[in-house]
Amino acid sequence: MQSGKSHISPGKFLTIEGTEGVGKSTNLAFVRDWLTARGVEVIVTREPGGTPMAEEVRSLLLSKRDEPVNETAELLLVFAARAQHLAQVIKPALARGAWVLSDRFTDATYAYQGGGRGLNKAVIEELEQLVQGNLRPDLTLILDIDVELGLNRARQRGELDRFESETIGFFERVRAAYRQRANMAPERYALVDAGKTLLEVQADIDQVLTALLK
Ligand code: Z5A
Repeated sequence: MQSGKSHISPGKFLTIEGTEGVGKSTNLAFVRDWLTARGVEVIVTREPGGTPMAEEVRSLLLSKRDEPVNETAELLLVFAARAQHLAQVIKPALARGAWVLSDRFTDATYAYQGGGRGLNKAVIEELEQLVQGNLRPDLTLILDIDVELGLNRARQRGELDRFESETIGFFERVRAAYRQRANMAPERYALVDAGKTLLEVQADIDQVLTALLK
């Protein structure tokens, strides 16, 4: 977790999403630097994770294991980590006026557990309400890329975790779920074409952030 300087406006909650190798980590740093340069105090965090306990849950979720992982168990672990993350990091930061920038949040649950695993959306909505109440991100950047192109980028980094080892079909469903969410609420989402060069992607993100600060 890293922190910038004094804040210039009430705290906002920003999240970055996308399928594997789409460039979330790379562009998260760009967004953090962009905001910090404009005097915004920004807390950078991630899901699953963001607190010591939630990071332990992340390890449970990502590690490959011999026993099959029950989909409902996976869903509940994701939300357990989120409850802790919200209580320890996100809510306190927003309450004191800082901005929070999270690498993934609940849209990932709709995309991976809902789209990818095929779990019932109504169940995810219930858990979202239970864990978050009315708290939702102010803006979600969805980085969108051809699944195979993203996987090729991700695979160059070495050993694959439990999610990265999924099939192309799984990631196609994840991508479709993200795109559907972006289309359903264009005021909350910015769908960014992440198949372009990094400079082009960041020029698009710059435009989105400029509009947000206005
Ligand atoms: N998960 C879930 O199932 N349910 C949930 O509710 C939540 C999560 C919250 C961990 O996520 C897993 O948790 C995730 C879903 C699940 N599945 N997986 N795997 P994660 O975010 O930690 O893992 P990840 O998706 O693999 O993210 P990543 O490893 O950090 O990748 P990335 O951030 O998208 O990519 P990157 O490291 O920034 O970039 C990849 C490479 O591409 C790198 O070499 C860059 O230099 C390069 N790159 C980036 N942009 C470009 C452009 N534009 N051109 C060329 N090259 C580029």
